[in-house]
Amino acid sequence: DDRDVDLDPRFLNTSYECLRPTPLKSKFNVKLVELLEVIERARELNDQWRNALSYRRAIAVLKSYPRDIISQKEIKKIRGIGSKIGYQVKSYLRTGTIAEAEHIRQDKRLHTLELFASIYGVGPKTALSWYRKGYRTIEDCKNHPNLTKAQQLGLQLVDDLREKMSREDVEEIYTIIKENIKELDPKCIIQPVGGYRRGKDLNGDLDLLISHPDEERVSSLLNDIITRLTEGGYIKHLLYCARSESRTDSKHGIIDHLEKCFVTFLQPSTQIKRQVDMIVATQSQFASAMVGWTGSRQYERSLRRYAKREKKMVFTSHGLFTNTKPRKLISTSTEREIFDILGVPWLEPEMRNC
Ligand code: DGT
Ligand code: MG
Repeated sequence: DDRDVDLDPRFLNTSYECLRPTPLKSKFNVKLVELLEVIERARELNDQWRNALSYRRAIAVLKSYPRDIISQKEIKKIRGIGSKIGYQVKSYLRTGTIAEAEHIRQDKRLHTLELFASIYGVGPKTALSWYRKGYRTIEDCKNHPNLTKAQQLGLQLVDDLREKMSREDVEEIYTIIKENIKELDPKCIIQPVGGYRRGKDLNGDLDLLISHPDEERVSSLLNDIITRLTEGGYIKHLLYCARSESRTDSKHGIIDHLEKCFVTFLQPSTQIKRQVDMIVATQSQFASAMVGWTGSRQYERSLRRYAKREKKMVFTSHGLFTNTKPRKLISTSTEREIFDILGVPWLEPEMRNC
């Protein structure tokens, strides 16, 4: 089929996901996106990050695309779908499926890698190295000689943390935390971010952004919250804590100076321990932290790339800066203001699901 179609310029000229709305679930290209997501995940598990990213970008285009893809000509025109993935899409248009994705779904090795990578503290690299050592079960992993502290915790909590949370689960936990924080200090500001804010039905964790109008109070806030929730019997473990100094995550290119603590929280109704990520920001950091922690990861990537390349600015979760030496903070007080300064269209969180 080589029918031609008129393309919306947003799909012809730009590969920036932050310039177009991407819903959580599109009405269009549903099965195609599912198949490409299977391949994307396989690339991640095989530690092929660049290739996985190509799939992510093609998937993002297809999710935001306003109709079903019908022809090869159309695929060739769309920015963000290269020739290799274009070939997969072509075979999908012909056969209704993608053979490689079907194979991956049956692949026992990938199922094992997925199991290992689902352990807190274990990423694709470690999962691969354990597989190569011959490990095939969680029990095998538990016997690994030099587990990090995070991996020991991850293995201990694997059954709990693998369970996804419904929106009701998230709301139950959010309500408890909010009430406790308000009793601690009624002036605190608490805002759920992450996938929950983007409207996801199934959530791996709850991401909570916390602030206070008094900058002095902000530095001691997280400690007080954790103490209170621990004494209340809710917080069971500290998975990860960072003071408010610089930290770089080379894999995701995330640079973040915010203070944060990732904990396990015992959900009363299910008695399942859930991961809650608490992030603290001052009032002046709050708007950037909202944008930076709402995601999706791909949305954040594209926003940072757009800011740098097109606007000569640096966007981080702790602020928007000029791309000069030294950097100068551009003061912002709302999400909309950040979008306006960057010159990107306002997107509701539900439309940042690329
Ligand atoms: P999930 O897996 O259901 O929790 O899905 P998300 O989308 O909530 O993903 P999550 O919780 O890993 O991260 C939420 C958003 O926060 C994500 O889109 C990017 C951002 N984020 C995650 N980790 C970091 C970090 O260490 N620093 C910064 N600046 N942002 C982060
Ligand atoms: Mg999350």
